Amino acid sequence: MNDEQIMLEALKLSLRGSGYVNPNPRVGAVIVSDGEIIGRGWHREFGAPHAEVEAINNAGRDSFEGATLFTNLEPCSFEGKTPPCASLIAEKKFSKVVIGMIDPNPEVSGKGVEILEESGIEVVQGVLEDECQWVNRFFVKFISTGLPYVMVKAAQSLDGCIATARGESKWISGEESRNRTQAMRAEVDAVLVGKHTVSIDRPGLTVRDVKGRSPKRIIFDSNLSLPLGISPLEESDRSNTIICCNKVSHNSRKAETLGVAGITVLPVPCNENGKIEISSALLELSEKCGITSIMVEGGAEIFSSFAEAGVIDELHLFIAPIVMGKGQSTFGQLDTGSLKSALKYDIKSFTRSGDDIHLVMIRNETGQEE
Ligand code: AOF
Ligand code: ZN
Repeated sequence: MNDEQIMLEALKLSLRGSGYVNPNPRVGAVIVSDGEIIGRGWHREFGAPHAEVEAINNAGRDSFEGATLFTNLEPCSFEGKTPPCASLIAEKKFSKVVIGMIDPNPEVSGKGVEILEESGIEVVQGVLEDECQWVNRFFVKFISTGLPYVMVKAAQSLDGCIATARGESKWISGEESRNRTQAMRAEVDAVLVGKHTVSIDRPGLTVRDVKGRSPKRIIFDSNLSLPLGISPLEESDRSNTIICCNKVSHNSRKAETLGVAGITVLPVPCNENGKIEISSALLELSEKCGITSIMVEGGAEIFSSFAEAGVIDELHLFIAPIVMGKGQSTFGQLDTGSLKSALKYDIKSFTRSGDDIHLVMIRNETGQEE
């Protein structure tokens, strides 16, 4: 096995922590000695031992002279919830460490490599760097900006509609696409919808048919107009739900009732039209609720305001091979004015998803007009 193949194994292990480690990164570690894998580990959940410690324990030996440790993220250099991994690796006398990417956490950021090299350990960096950056894109964004990573997911027709003119939308995409959506929900801290989507679609916003845990649910309802009994505000999982509203509504009796029912009611800044200010709300969600990644699931008004605010990092379109003609356009309420100001994305991948196409795009930073 070459370095890339072993790093891929570490990356696969890291994914087992999906949904459980946030706001920490997803980290996997593999120990190789005499061409054999002798230990595997991954960061299982927030506060739990780091991947390197798990792999060392899994190998079940005391000295690692001649052995190489592979990990997708630079070993940490500071005493956090757990002691520094770099010092432990040095103590265990590893000969070599292969790293996918430097830890962007300013507390680490190169200091882990320094500890290793000062202890005489050979360090190789940047193996499968792009793949490693991708696996930890939520963590990278959050630790370097304090803002959550924002994904938008929409199921639309060939001609870019998420619902018919009368509001019919169940179902545009097929079963495979809906399962993929659930798998994506299992990876993010929260899914987010607007109040119209809640009152029209009554979405469950949970993970049911695939493995993984359900994320928190964020609802943008600036003046708290949704009735308490409506799904997904009903009995189950109320503690998993956050409603963002304006400051006046936050001081209302209704907010109090929602709070007593276990729902988090978060006051967020609104603009002169009474609409939630997206960037400020994202900051509040990160600072007050610890949200580091969000998948926005609709509807058109929410998609448009997120696009308008320029905060969409990643766009997932499930495109069904149907034409609607008159319908509700995915970003129908966005007016960019000119082609030059259109939002621009780079295609990351496109795959067949049952009868649909799953198109994944990331924000094109250079093409974006300020
Ligand atoms: C590693 N291996 O498996 C992880 C690392 O609060 P703590 O102690 O868990 O530290 C969290 C920080 O440690 C996190 O922000 C990131 O910089 C690093 N995560 N490092 O060597 C791991 N999960
Ligand atoms: Zn560590």
